[in-house]
Amino acid sequence: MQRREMLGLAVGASLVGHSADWRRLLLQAGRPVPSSSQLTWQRDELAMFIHFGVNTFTNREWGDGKEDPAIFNPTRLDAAQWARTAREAGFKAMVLTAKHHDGFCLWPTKTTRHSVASSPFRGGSGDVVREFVDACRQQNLRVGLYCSPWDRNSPVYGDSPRYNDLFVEQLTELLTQYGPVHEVWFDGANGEGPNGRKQEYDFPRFWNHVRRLQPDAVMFSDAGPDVRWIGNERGVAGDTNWSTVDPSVVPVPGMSGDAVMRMLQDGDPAGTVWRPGETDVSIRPGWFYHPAEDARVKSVEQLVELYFTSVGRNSKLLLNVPPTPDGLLHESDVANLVGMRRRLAELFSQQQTQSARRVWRSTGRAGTLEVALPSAMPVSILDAREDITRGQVVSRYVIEGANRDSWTTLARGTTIGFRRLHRIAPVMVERLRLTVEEALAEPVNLDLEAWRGN
Ligand code: FUL
Repeated sequence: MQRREMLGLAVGASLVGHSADWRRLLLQAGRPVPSSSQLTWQRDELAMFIHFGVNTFTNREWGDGKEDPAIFNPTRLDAAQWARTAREAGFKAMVLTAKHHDGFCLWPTKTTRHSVASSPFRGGSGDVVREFVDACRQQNLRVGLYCSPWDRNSPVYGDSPRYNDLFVEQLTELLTQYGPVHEVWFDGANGEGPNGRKQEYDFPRFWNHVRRLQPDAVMFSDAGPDVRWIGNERGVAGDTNWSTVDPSVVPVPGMSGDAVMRMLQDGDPAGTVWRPGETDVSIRPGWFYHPAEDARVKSVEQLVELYFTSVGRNSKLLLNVPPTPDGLLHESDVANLVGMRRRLAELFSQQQTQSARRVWRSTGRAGTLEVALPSAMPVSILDAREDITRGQVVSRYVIEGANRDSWTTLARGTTIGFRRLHRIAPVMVERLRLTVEEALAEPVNLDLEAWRGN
C-alpha cells in the first residue's frame, strides 16, 4: 500500500471515530507548508484579471484564430488607468491575457505574425504586455501573465512536439523580456487547432521552464503546481477549503469528473502538496468586454460578497475587469470597484478585538481560544486565522459569544486556513471563544478578531 492510500484511509476513519491513529501517521508524514511565493500570493488577497485581445473587437468570448490582426486597434489604450484603478480599489497584482485561445499575441513575438506587430495599434510598433508591465510597476502591483496553451491560430498546433517547442519559446519571450513575473497562468481549456488535431501538452516541461526562468513566480492551473483553480467561475471557494491537495487526483489541467472537482473545491487534509485555491470570476457575465453587458456589471454589494466567499474562505480573489475596445476600463466597472473598496474599508474599519486579552487552552490537538474584550461591544464580522507558515490543521470549529451570562453559538465551520470570515447578525459581546473541535495537530498561533462591520 502506498503512503498516500494509507493516509487516505486514515483520514476517512476520522469521520467515524477519534481514536484511530491516523493523526499520528499524518504527523509523521510531515504536513506541507507554503513557499514564500505562495505566502506572498495569498497575503495579497486581491488580484485583477485583464481579458483583452481580438475578442474585445469581435465581441466574442472565444476567438477562432482567423481574426484579421487589423481589427486590433485600441486607440485610447491606457494601461496606467487599469493599474491606477486596481491600486485604488485595493488590488495588489494584475494578470493580463498575453495570448488567449485565438492565438493573438499582445506582444511583438518572434514566434508568429498573429500579433500586435501586424496590427494598426501604435503603428505596428506597440507592445501591450510592455505597457501593462510598466503600469504595474508604476503602481507597485505584482505582474501576472496568462498565456493560453490552447491556440486556435497556430498551424503547428496539434503537431504536439512542434507546438510544445513554440509554446516554450513564447514563455521564454514573456519571462525574459519583462522583468520579474509573479504569477504565470495556464488555462485548462484544450480544444482542437486549425488542423482539427488535439494537442498533447508537455506540462512538466512548461513548468520546469517557468521555474528556471522565474523561480519566484507562482504557476496557476487546475494542477498547479503552485496554485490551483478553485473549480468554478462563480467566485465561490469551497466552504471546506484545504490548501493541500493530493496531486495524483488532478495531475494535468483540463480534467473533469466529480473527484477532480471535489479536489479543486475542497482540497484534501491528507494532501501531500501545498496548492491553495485561486477564485477567478468576472465583474461582468463574460470574460471579455461586450457593450451589451454594460448594465450587468456586478454591484458593489455583489463584489463585497465575492470577497467573503473567496478571501473569506481561505482563497484569493482574481477578479476580471475587461477593457473596452478603446483600451480603457469602463466607467461603470471602475465606479463599482471603487465602491467595493470603500465598503470593505467601512466594514473593516472598527476592530473590536484590538485590545482584547487572549488565552489559548490546549486539549491535545484541539483547544479553545478565549478572547476577552475590554467591554461589551457590537460585532458582525468574525475573522479567524491560522498561522499558515506552519501549515493548515483545523478541520472543525465553533465560534461563540457571551455578554455577561451564557455562551451562544455565532458561527461554525470546518477549515480556517489563511483567513475565515463570517458575516453574522450584529450582536453585543464582551467575550468570544473559538473552539477547535477537530484538527490534524494542535493549531499554532490561532487568531480570532471581530469587527463591528455593518
Ligand atoms: C477559461 C477560458 O476558456 C475563458 O475564456 C477565460 O479565459 C477563463 C478565465 O478561463 O478556461
